[in-house]
Amino acid sequence: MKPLPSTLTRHIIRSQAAHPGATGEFSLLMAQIGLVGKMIANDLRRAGLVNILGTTGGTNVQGEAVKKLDEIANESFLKVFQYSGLVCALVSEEMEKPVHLPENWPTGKYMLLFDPLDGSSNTDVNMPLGTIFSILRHDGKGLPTEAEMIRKGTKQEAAGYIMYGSSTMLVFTAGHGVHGFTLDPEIGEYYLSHENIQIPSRGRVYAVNEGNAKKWPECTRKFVEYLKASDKQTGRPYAGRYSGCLVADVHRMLLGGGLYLYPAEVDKPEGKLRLLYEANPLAMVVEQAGGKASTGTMRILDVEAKSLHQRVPLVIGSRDDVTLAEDFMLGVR
Ligand code: AFP
Repeated sequence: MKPLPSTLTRHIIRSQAAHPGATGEFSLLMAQIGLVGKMIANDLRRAGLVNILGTTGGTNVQGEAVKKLDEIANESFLKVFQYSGLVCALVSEEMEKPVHLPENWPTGKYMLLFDPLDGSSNTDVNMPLGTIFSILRHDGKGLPTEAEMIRKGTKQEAAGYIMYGSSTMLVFTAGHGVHGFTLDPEIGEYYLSHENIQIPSRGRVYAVNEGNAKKWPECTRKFVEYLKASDKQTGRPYAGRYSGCLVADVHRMLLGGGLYLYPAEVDKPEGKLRLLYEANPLAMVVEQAGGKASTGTMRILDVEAKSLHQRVPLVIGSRDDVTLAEDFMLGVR
C-alpha cells in the first residue's frame, strides 16, 4: 500500500513533535491559515459568477481603490482569527489600525500580519493573486501595543504565502527550510508537493514594471538594461516576466531562479511595497530557500521597522542575481 503523501496538517504535527515545549498553538495557527487560503481560493474561483468582481467604491489606507475581493479576503481572516484565541494582534494591509480583538476573550501569543489579497489589479482579469503572512511572537503580558507589532524581519517566527494560480499553493517557513503544499480542491486538503525548496543561485528571468523606468535612478535603469543586453558568456538577455502579483512573480523565482524588483524611484525612495506584511515575510522565505532579499542597498530583514504600513524598495530572488543588482545600485558596477 503506497503511503499517503504528507499533508499540511501532518507536516505541522511532525514539526511540532520536534519542539518538546510546543503547545500546539503554532500548529493550529498554521492550519487556520490554510483554512483562510481555502476560503479565499473558493471566492476567487466563483468571483465572476456571483458579482464579487470590481471595486467597492472605497479607498484603503494606502489610498488605493478597494476591490470587493480585497474586502472579502480581509473578512475571511477576521472571521477565522478574531475569536480563534490563537492571536493577540491582527495587522492587515486593508486596515489602518490593528484589528481590535474582543475584550475578555482568550487570545494567543502570536501576532499575525498579512496582505489578504496581493495583486488586486488582477482580480477582474483572472490573473494570479496571492496572500502573504508574517507571524511574530508577543512575549509581553496582555495585548501588545501597536509599537510591539512593528518588528524587524529577523524577529519573525514564521512567514509564507498562498498563491492562487493554476493551483492553490501554500508555501511557508518556520525557520527550518521552505515547504510547498498544493491544495487538492476535491477534498480540501493541502499535500506536500515541494519539500525543502532551494532557489537556484542564479536565474535567467527578471520581473519588474518597466513602465516605471523613467522614474528610476540611473543605476537601476543601467542594471535592467544590463539584463536585457545580449551576452552568451553571461547568459543574457534575461527573459522578462511580470504578472502584477508579487507572490506569483516571487514564486516563479523561488522555483526557477531569477529576480523580482520593485525598486526605489527618484521621487519615491521608499518604493511601493510594504515592509511588515510583504517584504519581510517573502524575504524570510527566500533566504530560507538560499536566496536573497534586499532594498537594493541592504538586507530587507535588517531594515529598522518604524511604522505599520512602512514602504520599502524590494529586490528579491536568486542570490547571485540580487547581489548583481546591489552592485549596480551601490555604484560598484
Ligand atoms: P495591488 O495589490 O495594489 O495590485 O499591488 C500589487 C503589488 O503590491 C504587487 O503584488 C505587484 O508586484 C505590484 O504591486 C504591482 O505594482 P504596479 O502595478 O505598480 O507594477
